[in-house]
Order: sequence, then structure tokens, then C-alpha cells
Amino acid sequence: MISLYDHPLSPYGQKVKIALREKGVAFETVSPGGLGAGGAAGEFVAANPRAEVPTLVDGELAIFDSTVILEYIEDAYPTPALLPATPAERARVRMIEEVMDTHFEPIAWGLSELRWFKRATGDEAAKIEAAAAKQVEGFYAWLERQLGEREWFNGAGFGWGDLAVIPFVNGVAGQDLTPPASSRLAAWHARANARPSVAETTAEIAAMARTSGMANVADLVEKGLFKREYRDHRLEWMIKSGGLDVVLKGLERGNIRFSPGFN
Ligand SMILES: N[C@@H](CCC(=O)N[C@@H](CS)C(=O)NCC(=O)O)C(=O)O
Repeated sequence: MISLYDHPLSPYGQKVKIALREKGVAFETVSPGGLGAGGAAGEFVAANPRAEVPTLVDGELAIFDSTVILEYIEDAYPTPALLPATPAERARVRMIEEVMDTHFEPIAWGLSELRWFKRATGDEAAKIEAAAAKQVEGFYAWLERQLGEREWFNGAGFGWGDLAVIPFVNGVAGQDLTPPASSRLAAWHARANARPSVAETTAEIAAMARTSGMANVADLVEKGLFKREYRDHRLEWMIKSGGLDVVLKGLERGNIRFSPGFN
């Protein structure tokens, strides 16, 4: 059976679980130790030197990066197809995925850096929060245009275009930045969350939140025991949104980190 190294909060992991559920492919999830704190080791790191979730293991195969994993799932389990049929529509959907993965994602991540991990407070936090709200407004307008008259981002039916968007919009909506009321995007948001594959995946977040101890995590950050990964687009986001001092303070205190080396 497929094993998926995962964390319920990871939007990238959610993409993969929604795809597997849409295709009816059985899988088990494994929660790697040390994730988020910079202490991952063992079989997980052997499978993914980047030490990130999601990482998929199918027999001898171990692969990482949600987009690579989605491609594998689509190739190995082609029915039902999750990508649209035509080259142009497939390209459109892949482009939306790229935007969500690398431009939209750090907004919810960055807000959690402020609100859960208390990286900034007062005026500094307010400045970053305002930048995030403005960015989300722009992305929602862009997404509204991408959706156009379609029922789903994928086209006539739910698919790759939708599972690539819903985890990220839910992440930002969970930080109180919901799609504008009465927009087509808001209607899509409700429709997508009602999809059983999505509902099952988001229910796992609530289940985890009930049992995990996120409450003292700001203390752990302060003590340098919890090192958050500021890889690529997240580092850029923090700096361009007004959080250069957050980065400098994190480097000084040793509670942020970058990608591990490969060996
Ligand atoms: N581009 C990767 C991003 C994966 C990623 O950033 N995963 C985060 C969780 S959302 C992670 O595992 N970070 C490791 C850590 O913080 O220790 C993908 O699409 O899978």
C-alpha cells in the first residue's frame, strides 16, 4: 500500500490526499518526527533529503514534491483522470497550481508565523498583516478571472485545478481572509469544500488541532527549539511583506533555517 509522509496542516500534503481519494487509491499516512522543528531524521530523510511533507513511498519508489507526486499518481492510476483532456486546458491548470504553490502559499504560512509563532507584534505585525490582506485581495481577483464562467477550475468537473487551489484558499480563509461574498470564487469555495475528498481531508486538520499542543509553540520558537524552514518563496514573502527584521532576528536567534544539504 502507498505510504504518505504527511502532516494534516500541509496544503501540499492535502493536494496529494485529495487526489488519492478522488481516485479511490488506498494509502496510509505517516507523521515524521521532528518536522517543523528541524529535527527530522531516519527513513523519512532517506526518502526525502529535503525533509518535507508530502513524501510518497510506493514499494521501491520514494518521491517528493506535491506536483511530482500528483504527476506520478495520474500516470500510475489514470482513472478517473484528474487533469483536463486538452493540452491548453492542462497547461492552464498547471499554471494555476504553480501560482498557488509558490506565490499564494506563503501568505497563510506568514500569517501563522505572526499569529501562532509570534515572530512580530505591534506595528511590525500590523504592517505585515496589511500587506498580506492586500496580496490576498489581488490573488482573489486573479482567481476569479481564472475561474471565469467555469463551474470548477478544472473545467466541467472537479479535478487537479481544484485540488491545487482549495487547500491554499482554505489556509488563508482560516486566517479570516475569505473570498469576497457573492463572488463566483466564494461559491466555488463552498462547492469545493463540500466535495467528499476535500471534506475528509480538511476534517483531519480539525482532528489534529484537537489533539496537538500548538499553544506553547511560540515559547519553543523563542527558545530556539523550534526552527521554521524559510525556504525560497517563504523567505521572499517575509522580506517583501515588511518582515526583514523577522528574518534577521530569526537568523540571530537560530530559530529559522533553510533547506538541508543533499548527500
Ligand atoms: N514544494 C514542496 C513544498 C513542501 C513543503 O514546503 N512542505 C512543508 C510543510 S507545508 C514541510 O514539510 N516543511 C518541513 C519543515 O518545516 O520541517 C511540495 O510541493 O511538496
